Amino acid sequence: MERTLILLKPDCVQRRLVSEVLGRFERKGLRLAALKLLQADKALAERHYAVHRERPFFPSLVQFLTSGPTVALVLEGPNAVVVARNLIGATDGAKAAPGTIRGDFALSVQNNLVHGSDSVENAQSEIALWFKPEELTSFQPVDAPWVVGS
Ligand code: DAT
Ligand code: MG
Repeated sequence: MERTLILLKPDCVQRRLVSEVLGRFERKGLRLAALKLLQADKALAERHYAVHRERPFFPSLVQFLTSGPTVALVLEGPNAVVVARNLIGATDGAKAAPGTIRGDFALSVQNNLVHGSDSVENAQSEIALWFKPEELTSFQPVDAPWVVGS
């Protein structure tokens, strides 16, 4: 089992696509482990995107992530990191494959609706950045044997 951090970024909330995007992860079979709506401040946004600190688009990216509410969630399941990234699609919405979240709903590189951790290691640090340990739940969905197999 793996956990991954997903952000439904401010454009997703503003465009009322939260249920659509969250539903795609749920229908895939990933389990919700944590969920909250919050307004990220500059410090949180800068830490979240710290790896891009030196990129020319960094100030705009931080401004974007702090421009409205974000839905932060933790999803759990087998290979959750890669599974979620595949559902999300390529970074540039204009190039993302149809059928992916960005391919179906985004046209922009920056305003691409959703963030998903890109490795198990980064997922762990990103989850710790956005959630307190006590905000994470552990439960076994009743249909787990049907979804995950045995
Ligand atoms: P991803 O979100 O697919 O993991 P990333 O980690 O390379 O992509 O970049 C983080 C975010 O930064 C991305 O969701 C949108 C923004 N971004 C990336 N490349 C960009 C660019 N060339 N111009 C503007 N924004 C960019
Ligand atoms: Mg990334």
